[in-house]
Amino acid sequence: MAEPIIVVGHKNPDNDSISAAVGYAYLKNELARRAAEEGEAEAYEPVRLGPLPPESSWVLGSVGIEEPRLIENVRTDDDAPKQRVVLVDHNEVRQAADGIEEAEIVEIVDHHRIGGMVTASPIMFLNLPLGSTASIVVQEFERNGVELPDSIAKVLLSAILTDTVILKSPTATAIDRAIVEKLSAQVGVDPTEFGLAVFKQRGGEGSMPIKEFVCADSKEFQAGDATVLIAQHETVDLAGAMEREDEARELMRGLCEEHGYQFVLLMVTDIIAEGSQFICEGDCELVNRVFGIECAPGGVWMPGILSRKKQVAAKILGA
Ligand SMILES: [Mn+2]
Repeated sequence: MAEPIIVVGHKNPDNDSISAAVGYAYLKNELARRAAEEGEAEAYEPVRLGPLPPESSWVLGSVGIEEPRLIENVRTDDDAPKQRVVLVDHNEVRQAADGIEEAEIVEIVDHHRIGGMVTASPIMFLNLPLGSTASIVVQEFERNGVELPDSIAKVLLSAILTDTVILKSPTATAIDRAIVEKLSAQVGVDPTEFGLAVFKQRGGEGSMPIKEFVCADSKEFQAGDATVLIAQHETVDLAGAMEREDEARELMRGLCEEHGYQFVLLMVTDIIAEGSQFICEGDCELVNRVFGIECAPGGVWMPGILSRKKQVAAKILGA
């Protein structure tokens, strides 16, 4: 029997990358079963490229769904067929599994900018400007007439709520709102209460390793000739999180040196106050220019800035 097709989100996976992989693999397995009738159905397996976020672990555990398997890369032995891969929640080589250029990408389902992935054959590339990949996955269940089980509905709902910061982010669309309303009714939760419960799973930020504090949700971008790292730490306790500033800065300086980043920008995002404290290390001139600020010790409070993608990365890459 052929090896399963893996469904995988980006490096340093967030809840959307995990949940979309779980939900989309479920849908693809359902569709494969229907298509195969008697024969052997194609199998899809959700996997991940890094540690499971605490909120993903909590939601998956609460509905009894197995955690996606951790993989190191998507390479196969020289004589073996290429690993077939469905990418969810990313479409840039930089954010993809190591060895992606040796694998066969069979589908992409995403909600980010198009970032230069090249394939050998035509594939299904579904990219929509919605608030989360999980929202697109829900639409795909509907489009294909596959019933969304309560367990998967809850997992996908959690991802829409984390990716859109409980629908407060400017990336949240009317479609995301409608899907949240529908899924909340299906699984019997209040979306705001459930969203806060999901965010609260993160906790422990006073004691978590500083590398996790800074890097757990970090993405590399190519800005002209420079490579930059933009990290985001979402919190419900900004003052508490900022007590880690000195340690964070030291780690960020090390990252600049080790990886040659022009700068590392950490957004410490307060989801209650709805804004982010910018902490920048390295050559911060571009950040200062784009946002008209002066990065300094203590950071700079940026009211209303919640979305790395729409309000930060897009501006820096467009400069
Ligand atoms: Mn996402």
